[in-house]
Amino acid sequence: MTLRVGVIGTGMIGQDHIRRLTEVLSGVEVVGVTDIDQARAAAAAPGGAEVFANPSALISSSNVQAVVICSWGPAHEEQLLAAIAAGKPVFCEKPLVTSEAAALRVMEAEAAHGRRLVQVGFMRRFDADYRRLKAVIDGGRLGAPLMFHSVHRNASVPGGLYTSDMPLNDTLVHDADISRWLLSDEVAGVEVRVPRRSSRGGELRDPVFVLLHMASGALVDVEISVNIAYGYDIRGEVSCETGVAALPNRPATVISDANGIRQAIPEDWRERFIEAYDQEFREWILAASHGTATGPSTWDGYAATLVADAALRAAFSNSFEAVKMIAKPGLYGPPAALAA
Ligand code: NAD
Ligand code: ISE
Repeated sequence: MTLRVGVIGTGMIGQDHIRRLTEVLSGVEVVGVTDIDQARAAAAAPGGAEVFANPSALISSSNVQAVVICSWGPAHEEQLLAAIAAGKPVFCEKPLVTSEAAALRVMEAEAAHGRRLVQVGFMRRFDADYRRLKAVIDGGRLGAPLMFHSVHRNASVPGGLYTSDMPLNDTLVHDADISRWLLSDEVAGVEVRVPRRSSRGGELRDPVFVLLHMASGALVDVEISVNIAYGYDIRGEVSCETGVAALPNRPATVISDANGIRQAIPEDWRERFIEAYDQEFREWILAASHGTATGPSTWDGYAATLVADAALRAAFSNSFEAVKMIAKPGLYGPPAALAA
């Protein structure tokens, strides 16, 4: 069976996902696209796909069985709620939504539907290196995880579009999610420190240093730098009771020439996580073909949103800001501490 998909938002990641759904993966066909920039949607539409005038026309089309949301974060809530109301499985790029109230509304709608429909685009969970790192921690041979050092560096971000809140409510959400997932834990509170500003980002609050206090007592430090110039550099190291487990350097060809011996650094997220995005969609297609969703859930999107909100508060208060979650609805499985 071929899953017929409609894509909302045909910017950078929308185009990349259309490429993988069209040229890389099987069992799926992009039958429709839409974007507030209709010319961009038309240019991105694969042969035979319909260009819809707006998201609601795409979501309600009988030809669209499942929906992929790649619009900007603040637009996600309305599109998620429409997809859930239509009973269609939906892949939503991170951030799930941009406020706690919106996350609760989406969770309530999904719970009323009675089974999971939403997968959130936390692609790191599908990366082979992160999966091996988690297997080592879960295996328990190194003892309990005590500290996690997470480094998240972007070469640059789109000027004008990427604002000072975004290191905390757009970029940090990946580190928040991967910390919860790797450590099978929840974030209980957040501190933020803002060091000397990089001159490369103008007025942007960049870099930022974030400390996540996990419910178990483990600590996670996160460096977010979004104008680091040299490439897209993601690092992670977990210090446990009797050993340390870290992500490896990405395999890359070793070049030797007059400038020395070196390995290339990925340019951006598209290159660094190319296989992870492919795998997240393989798993999404499988679940969506059965009318449901697996992987990162609305609950995970909610948790990351709360961390982002607390981080924004902490950047101003310069002190600890608590993260207070509602009780986990049964739809999303047991509480994190019991899940591992
Ligand atoms: P982008 O600006 O390149 O593209 C977004 C597109 O969505 C634009 O073409 C815009 O016109 C369209 N759009 C916005 N609001 C819309 C609406 N209401 N209806 C229809 N179209 C609308 O941005 P991008 O970099 O592609 O990011 C899109 C989303 O993907 C964001 O939520 C971002 O956080 C996420 N993202 C995730 C990753 C990842 O690593 N998982 C990487 C990049 C972006
Ligand atoms: C972007 O939206 C992503 O999700 C990338 O993975 C992240 O590294 C970048 O900082 C975000 O802006």
